[in-house]
Amino acid sequence: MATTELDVTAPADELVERLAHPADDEVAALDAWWRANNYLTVGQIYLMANPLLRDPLASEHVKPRLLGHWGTSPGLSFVYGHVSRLIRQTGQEVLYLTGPGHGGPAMVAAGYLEGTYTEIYPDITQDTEGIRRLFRQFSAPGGIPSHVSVTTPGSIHEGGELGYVLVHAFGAVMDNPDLIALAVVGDGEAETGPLEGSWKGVSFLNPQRDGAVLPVLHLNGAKIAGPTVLGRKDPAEVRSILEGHGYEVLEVGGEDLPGMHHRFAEALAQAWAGIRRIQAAARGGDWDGTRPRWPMIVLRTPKGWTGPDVVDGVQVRGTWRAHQVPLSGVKDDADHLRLLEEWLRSYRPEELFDDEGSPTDKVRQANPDGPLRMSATPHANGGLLTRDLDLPDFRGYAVDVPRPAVLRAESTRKLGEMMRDVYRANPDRFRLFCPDETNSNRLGAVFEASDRGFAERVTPEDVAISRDGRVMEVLSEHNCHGWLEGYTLTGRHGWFATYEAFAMVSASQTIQHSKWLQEADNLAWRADVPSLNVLLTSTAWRNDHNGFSHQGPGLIQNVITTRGNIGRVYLPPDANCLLSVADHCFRSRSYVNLVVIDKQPQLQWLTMDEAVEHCARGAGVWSWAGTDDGTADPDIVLACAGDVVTMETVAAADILREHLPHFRTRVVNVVDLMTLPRRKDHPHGMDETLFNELFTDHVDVVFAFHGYPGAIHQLVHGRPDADRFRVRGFIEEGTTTTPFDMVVRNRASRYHLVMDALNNAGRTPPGASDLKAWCEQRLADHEAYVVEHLEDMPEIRDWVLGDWATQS
Ligand SMILES: Cc1ncc(C[n+]2csc(CCOP(=O)(O)OP(=O)(O)O)c2C)c(N)n1
Repeated sequence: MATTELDVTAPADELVERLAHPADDEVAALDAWWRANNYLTVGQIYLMANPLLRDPLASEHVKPRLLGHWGTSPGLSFVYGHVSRLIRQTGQEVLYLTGPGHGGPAMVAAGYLEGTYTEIYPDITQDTEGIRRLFRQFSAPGGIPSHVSVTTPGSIHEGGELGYVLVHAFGAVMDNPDLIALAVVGDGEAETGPLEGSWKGVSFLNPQRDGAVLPVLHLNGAKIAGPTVLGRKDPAEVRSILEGHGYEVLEVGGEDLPGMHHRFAEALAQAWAGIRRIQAAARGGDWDGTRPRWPMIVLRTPKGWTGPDVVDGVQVRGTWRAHQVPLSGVKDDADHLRLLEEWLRSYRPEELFDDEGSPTDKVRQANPDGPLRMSATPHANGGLLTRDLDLPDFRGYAVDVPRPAVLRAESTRKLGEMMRDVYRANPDRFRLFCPDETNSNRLGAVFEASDRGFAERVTPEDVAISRDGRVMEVLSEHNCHGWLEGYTLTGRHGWFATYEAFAMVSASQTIQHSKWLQEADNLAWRADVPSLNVLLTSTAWRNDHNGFSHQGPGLIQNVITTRGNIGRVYLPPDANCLLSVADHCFRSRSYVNLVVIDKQPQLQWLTMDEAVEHCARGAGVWSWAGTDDGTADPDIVLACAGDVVTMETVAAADILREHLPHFRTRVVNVVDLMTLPRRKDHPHGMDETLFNELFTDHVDVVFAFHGYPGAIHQLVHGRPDADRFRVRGFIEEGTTTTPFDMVVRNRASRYHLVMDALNNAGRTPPGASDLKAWCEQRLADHEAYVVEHLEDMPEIRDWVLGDWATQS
């Protein structure tokens, strides 16, 4: 368990010696555990009956569909067994992260041998019947998935989508000083962009207050169907790549036994001692601040180690052919069946499981105790360790709004001030992760409380950068997102703030994390973890310095499409709403909260009290903005979600009020996008009565939306007469231009909304044609004006709402 007092003593030489040179009986126990794991791994892939081969193996004992991955598994369990020995001897807390998560059966087997699996899933007993069930459930309908999935005890990392093992490991150890995250990196995985970028994690670790990551690069040489780059490189080149990233490289290779046990034990002992010495020096005050050279291990083993060597005259072991199921024809091919039986018996199961089918003492003695078992570590069930944030009252950062739409403010600056104070109050459990844009995103107030953390050289020109900083800036959305995932899954809190368009770089991580939380929600033993909070700012509509490449609101689409109740999308229109939403996100658990708001000066609409009420409802009528007095149906509903389009909507209502005072408009603002779907489709969905109170069940709705219009159509699907929603939004018309030109180009300007309102209203009021012509003229004026003056027309640029608008 995490201790509050840091141990600053370096490991004794005798202990390291003992670790490095295991006695024969220790090797025998380790090898027995490993054989048991390999046996259970192969059994999970192949067998549904006769689990301990108490009868001769027959075709009917074999599953009809053989699904799983053998090739990586023996390497994973080999490392696991050795780390368990280290834990037993040192009491070290270790979180094991499996990069090649397709080696799921090996990790399930580890949890089973450690007893954790039975503790969590009591029907998977420690006997022959339990093993039969363990085998049968794997990769089977109604059972468990093939990867190191959410159901696997000890895991925070599925490893299905390859590339994120190191980012998760680094996130897990930040502010987690007693923990070592051991991360097995597949050599195929090492070819991915995210993984390649993630070696840099060491440039951000602080040995005084962070734990350590111990990467084990598993060079088994092959991927699904071919060789790996690092597997075929000259070992000297591999070494220099890794040394260039700042690691001390320890290499172990071969397949000879027990030689491999001895060599790996020695490397692991050296790595662990190296980590502890770095930490002891830094924590004991003997550190000059230079970035430590953290150890890592390069492990070379044959893919499919200990499995079938040659099948049908073709080499399998040590090649890509061992990746999934090396003997694919066992059901019908007697020779394959014989090879499978030989393979299983080669592990000598009779020595590993007793008459009842329980793991023998010889196997069990290799397990660490209690929560030190890696399958039982609370760090992998971070909700157990989560402490609530000490939060300031968000109302204290309120913008004073005398009346709607007269004052402009940079809303995210207020959030930055709140985050600053969250940093101050929670120096051990809150971090902001941002790709080099904290200041740009107007969150720079956090630097009053914390520098950016950086372990490389710091020069006098650097501002707010130091060893001790805890604001995490690295120009990699993958790193930021992944670090935050690792940080929250181990129980701490944070935000990822990024330019909206580049959230798509890590969109796949957002999706994968949502899937993880979704599955965790089904498991009572997984405690809720802090939510993954994503702030999208520098949005499509106001990316003034940049252009089309920086304009893309696509992540909203991804989050609303995630199944179930994990995704939340908030579009606060102003600072007070942002603060209210943020407070909710800081407190929430096990969600993906997407918050979208621009950083530029923007009109402020609501007082703090109004904002709190509005955000609590998620959507509401802004009666002061429209002309609908509630006595009859409105002629049109003008709805909006998103800051810039809210301004356009209220401005459109203002034009209609001025030109056609008897035309009844109702303005509805939506902050919580997930209030739009039906309750049965999302837990935030408004009930139908409330929905109809806002939108009626028949009046046409002109909806101005921050993102792609299709999102709104998707969300209101199934609502009364959903076809009446006419949506304006971002339609991929972008460039470097003025703010108003952006809404004009995307046909979401106030003039377009006025024309939409008139074209779609149930009645055509007198004067409608003139007003539409006037709007067309205004659009023409705009086009001429921006080309000539390079800025928006003053009446647009400085538009505020007349003083008739009250807050009542
Ligand atoms: C991002 C991503 N791309 C592709 C795949 C499909 N895939 C699954 S396993 C695998 C090969 C993995 O090789 P490696 O990382 O070396 O693992 P090992 O050899 O230990 O199985 C691939 C390409 C994936 N899971 N994730």
